[in-house]
Amino acid sequence: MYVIGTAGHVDHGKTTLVKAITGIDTDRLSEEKNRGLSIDLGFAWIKLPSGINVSFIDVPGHRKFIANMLAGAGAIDLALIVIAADESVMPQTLEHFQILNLLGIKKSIIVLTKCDLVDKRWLELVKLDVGKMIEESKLEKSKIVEVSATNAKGIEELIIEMETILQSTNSKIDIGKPRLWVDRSFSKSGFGTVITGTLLDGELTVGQDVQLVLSGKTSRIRGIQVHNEVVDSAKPGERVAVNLSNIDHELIQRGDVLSRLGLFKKSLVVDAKLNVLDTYPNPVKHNMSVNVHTGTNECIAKIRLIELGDLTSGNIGYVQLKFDRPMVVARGDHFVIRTNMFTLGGGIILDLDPKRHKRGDSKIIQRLELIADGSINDVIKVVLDDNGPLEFGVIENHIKTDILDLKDRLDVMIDSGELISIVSDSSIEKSIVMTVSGWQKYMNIILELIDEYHIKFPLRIGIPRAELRQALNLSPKIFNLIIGRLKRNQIVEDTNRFVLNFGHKPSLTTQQSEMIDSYLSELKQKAYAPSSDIKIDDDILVLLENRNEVVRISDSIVYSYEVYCEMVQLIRNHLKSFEEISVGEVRDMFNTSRKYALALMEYLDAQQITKRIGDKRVLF
Ligand SMILES: Nc1nc2c(ncn2[C@@H]2O[C@H](COP(=O)(O)OP(=O)(O)OP(=O)(O)O)[C@@H](O)[C@H]2O)c(=O)[nH]1
Ligand SMILES: [Mg+2]
Repeated sequence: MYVIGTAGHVDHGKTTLVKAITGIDTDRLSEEKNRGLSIDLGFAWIKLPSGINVSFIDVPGHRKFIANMLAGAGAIDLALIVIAADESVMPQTLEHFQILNLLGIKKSIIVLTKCDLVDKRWLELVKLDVGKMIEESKLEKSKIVEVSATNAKGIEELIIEMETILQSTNSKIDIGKPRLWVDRSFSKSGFGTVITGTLLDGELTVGQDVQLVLSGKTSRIRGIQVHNEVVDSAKPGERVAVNLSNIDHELIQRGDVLSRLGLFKKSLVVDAKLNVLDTYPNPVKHNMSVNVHTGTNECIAKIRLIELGDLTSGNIGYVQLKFDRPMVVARGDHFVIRTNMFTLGGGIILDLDPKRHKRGDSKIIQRLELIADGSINDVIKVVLDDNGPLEFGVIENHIKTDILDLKDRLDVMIDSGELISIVSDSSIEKSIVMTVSGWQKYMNIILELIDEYHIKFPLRIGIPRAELRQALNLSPKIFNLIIGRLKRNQIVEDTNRFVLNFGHKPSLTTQQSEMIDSYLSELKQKAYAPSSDIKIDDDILVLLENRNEVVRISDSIVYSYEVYCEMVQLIRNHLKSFEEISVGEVRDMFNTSRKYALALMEYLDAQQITKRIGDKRVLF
């Protein structure tokens, strides 16, 4: 299915033309009928003789309703640029034409209507005007078709031309990420809430759980209609009416986006490429306030220039748009900017929720150029460089392509060494992927942190894992995978608690070694009740703990590891025979004081060797 949209100056015959083609009057509102003027979007459909199904979106031409025109023009495949032969090219003819250009709509037919009202010579003059208008546009060379809706002259030729163009037009792509730009929301008796819109990028199915991203409401699809026919699912490019359960239609506004749960989020800032029309007379100033239209939505935004200087008429520049309220947009979406009732320009959204940039930073500009003009692979690398290591599912959310294509790309990029997977022996969906430079960056930071730690604490085994992970601000999963890879490559060693340079050994001076020997032998003298006066430097004590030579059971009591193990064994044996033990029994067992027995039992509780029940301990 394809969507054809009208465009053109007020009263030039758009609605009459759509009716002549489809038999449907798209002026639904009584105000439209009374005033003989379209105000809001109108919808019609027809099956063309060749079998192609076509939806029509009829837009109002009056300059006051241009926001409605913009809401309708976003997702069309072919535009009918309607020009009344008796009036020729008028201001909104030009403005709509520019808007179609800015929205990236490339295919159009120029329809000269009301040809019954003019003679041949006049018609030739009008065609000259039209030729001038087309000359500088980016639209594919459009054919001019002459019609008269009142006597149906030319309608057949127009339909043939529409079919010719649509037959060579690609259908909208399915990348498995459905989103429906809502253009209407109403209540239908016997059904409840119904929303309509043009479906993009994926399918919607009856029974599916969905979300209205802007309002944040969730719902389930009760039914779908396409061109008044009930269907089980709708495909990208179709005009769809979706019946939603358990949601009030008044909570849903034009501009909202219906999608699968969790697929899209709202953005307040985007980076974008902005094309300023040469008809816009003033330079675009930093922090200028404008209206942004994208999808079926619009908002007020501030333009923050990223490059230095003003952005002048007819030029293209990189900007940040700071919305005054959240918007639902995707990388690659087109937008149009208007200000004071004039179209200023438009462009493409490049990045969602970026940081605020320093103006004139060439690195930022290069990065945006890469997103704007680079391949999907370039964008994958930018996303990974920005976000660090990412799981497949997260990359998928950032990249505008389908799963299979993304899988192929990642596989090839990993095989060629452009990207690194930090999960060994795993399918790409379970993989966590980084760029080579990202990997280098993490590796350097990690090694630097470990080196610093080794220098600062020469007696310690290595940096505590938790401390290192916190410094890197990584999730446990990704941290473990990165450390795992460094370990496999014999760059670091990883005990359960510490990470250290491969082969690193705490360096002890001879004097320190001697201190340790005498400390350990002193500890063993009164094995079960070592005096708390026996002291050693705290770092050395930690080293001895890590080497399993001592166990510190409280701030002041340290046992030699062998003695500790022996005590634990004896307590375990006792518990196996008698099931429980009291602090007094422990004291007697080792012929110590209550202070030692209590500290030991509290330590064993903490180690989950024993468990306290009342005054007794049992095995954990
Ligand atoms: N003679 C003649 N009149 C026409 C033709 N097409 C439209 N009209 C008349 O022109 C007037 C405006 O037509 P509409 O179809 O409402 O124009 P529109 O472009 O939809 O106007 P807006 O939606 O308000 O921008 C109506 O009175 C039509 O009857 C035509 O081919 N010949
Ligand atoms: Mg109309």
